[in-house]
Amino acid sequence: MSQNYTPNNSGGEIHQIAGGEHPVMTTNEGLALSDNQNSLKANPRGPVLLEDFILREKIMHFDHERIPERIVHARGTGVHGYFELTESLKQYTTARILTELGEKTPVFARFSTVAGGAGSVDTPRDVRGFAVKFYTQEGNWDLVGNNIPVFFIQDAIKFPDLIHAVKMEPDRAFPQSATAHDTFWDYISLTPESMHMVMWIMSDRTIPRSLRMIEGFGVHSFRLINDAGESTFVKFHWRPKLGLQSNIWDETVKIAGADPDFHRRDMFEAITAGKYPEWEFAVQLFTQQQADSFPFDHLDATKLIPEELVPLKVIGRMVLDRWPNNFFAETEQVAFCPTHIVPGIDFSNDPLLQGRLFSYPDTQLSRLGSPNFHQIPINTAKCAISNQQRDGHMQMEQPIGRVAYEPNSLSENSPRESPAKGFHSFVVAETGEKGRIRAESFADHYSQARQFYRSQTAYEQAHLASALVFELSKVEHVHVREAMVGHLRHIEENLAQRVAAGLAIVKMPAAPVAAAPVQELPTSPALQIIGKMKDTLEGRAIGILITDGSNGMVIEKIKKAATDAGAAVKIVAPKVGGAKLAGGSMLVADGQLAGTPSVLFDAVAVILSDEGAAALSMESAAVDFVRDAFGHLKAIAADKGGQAFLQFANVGLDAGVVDANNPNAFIDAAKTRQWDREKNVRTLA
Ligand code: HDE
Repeated sequence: MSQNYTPNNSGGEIHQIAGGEHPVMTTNEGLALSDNQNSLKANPRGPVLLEDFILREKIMHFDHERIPERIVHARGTGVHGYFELTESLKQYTTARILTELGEKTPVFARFSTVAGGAGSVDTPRDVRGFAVKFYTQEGNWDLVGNNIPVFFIQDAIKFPDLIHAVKMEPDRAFPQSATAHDTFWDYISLTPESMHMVMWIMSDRTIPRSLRMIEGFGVHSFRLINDAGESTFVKFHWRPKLGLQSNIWDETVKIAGADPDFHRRDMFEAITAGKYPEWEFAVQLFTQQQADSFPFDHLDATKLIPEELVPLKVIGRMVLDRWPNNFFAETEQVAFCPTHIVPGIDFSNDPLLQGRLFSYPDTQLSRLGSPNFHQIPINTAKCAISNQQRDGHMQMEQPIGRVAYEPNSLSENSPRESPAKGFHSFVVAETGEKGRIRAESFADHYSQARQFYRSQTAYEQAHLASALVFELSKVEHVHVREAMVGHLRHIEENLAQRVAAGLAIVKMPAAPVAAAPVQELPTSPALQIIGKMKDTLEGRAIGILITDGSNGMVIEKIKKAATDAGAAVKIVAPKVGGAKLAGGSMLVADGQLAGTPSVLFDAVAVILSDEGAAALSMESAAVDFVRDAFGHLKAIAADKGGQAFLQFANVGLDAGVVDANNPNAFIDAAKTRQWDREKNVRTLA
């Protein structure tokens, strides 16, 4: 062997890469490397030497590549963009970002699921985090919200229990990223205040079609403070330009297998195609006097203020237009904290918010490992930062001079506080008795849950009831299922009956004692998803299934009509290299049939020759393609061969199944789900 040995032998690997001069690879100390393939050995087949500092540096760095993932919201997708104010709130606040029209403020937004780990799938049934960092001229403002306007609990002290209950069960370490298990529902069934949130998480809000199609909410009440020192309460809202849209439960389950990165990929593809997602920014403004008249306490995060009670005022827009350069450096290391606030905005006494003010900076210490996490570029404010804080792990700054304290008389240039420009907390007199007390005004746990359920369309109510049946079917402990049905009886007897029937509970469980009488609140259509959908193909995707012998003209017509309507179009064929069309030309496919099921599209077209239809009848992936499209209430366009295939696959005919030679009819049908079809394809609770 030894006679074959040559120093720098690459073990037969070829490392010549086309292109010009490459920069020389170095260690982290700048030492140029001569060999990045072989460790230093005592002889060619001998032991590796401890002396090999190059190997040790490389492996040591690799060993420490990971940082602790977020304890919640670990799975996330981040994007850069900007915020633009369209209506000034000068009358209410001194915050520049809410008063200066026409200024573009850079933002970084991170969307996340809550329960799963960083590598979990994008599409479980879960709340979505909607966190936005505004790099304002007065410092960073983080609006760390969710896609649901209320929360499970009223007091921060309950949060660790809630999260322990929802995360994978500690003895068996499953399920990953799912509420459908015993510990979650056990906890919920013992926490009546979570019932309003339960309605939201069992609705299709938790299975969104795209991150570009979710709303965002600051959840808590905040305060705006104007230059006279007056306070107005405010709730913050994001409304997606593409409208709201969700998946069907069966569809989302299948998407998880077909594309675990479904939402991240969708966002990436939209940004790289220049189709920048956009949200309206809106506020609900209200006074203390108005708040006193609400039939609930606005400091209770399990309550929302219906838009019908306090209308939304649109004051700006956010456009996301730049994908990060590096996932770890930006999306993973970004540190959102509700404490990142600017002068003119202040907190309310919501006890959940108050607890969050401690939690976020604290968690960054263990996650990012240093009190200097604000120096990581994604976290650094884009205005001057100046204070007397010094040193600490991973300090990047080199402050100069003798003085590191304030007040001082030795340094003329050292920073001083500024009562004129600085942040002021709203001055408010606090009175009352100290204690571990829950306010009486927080006692009503069912009224808004009822309001939410009653505000939904019949389709949405059926999905919600079926979601409850599915989730509780995964709960092994019968008493937990029964306890949940008991709570539902306070919300809506009919809902309780439907869920009980779905679980085959024969004797209706008793409802628990309610801490406060359930109120009849007016319904609020703004709480629906269907009411907030837009009939559009913007941001949607169309899949065209073809095989050898398909008609190129029909394909082209469908493709053009769909593209003109704003959709992204993908060709799906049994082989990714493409299919030989009727005229003999090859059409390259965007996806191979077996790996590109119809769950990845909002509507599909099936363009087949008679022979092609016959050939595909041997492909279960093709049969699933059309059956799932039909079952998921999608429009289907089919030409003669396509129709023969639909018949073979036992796919029914209805208004949503149209002739592929009439692309306009297809486009119209594709803009919405075929809700009326649902009763024919699925038994819902
Ligand atoms: Fe969070 N939450 N949370 N949360 N939260 C975190 O902070 C916490 C709550 C939300 O993309 C953690 O940096 C407590 C409500 C989002 O990086 C942690 C309580 C709302 C994100 C934390 C809540 C949220 C987090 C984990 C109850 C909607 C992801 C890692 C008092 C208004 C931000 C981190 C991102 C993340 C604590 C409740 C939204 C542990 C104690 C209510 C969007 O600090």
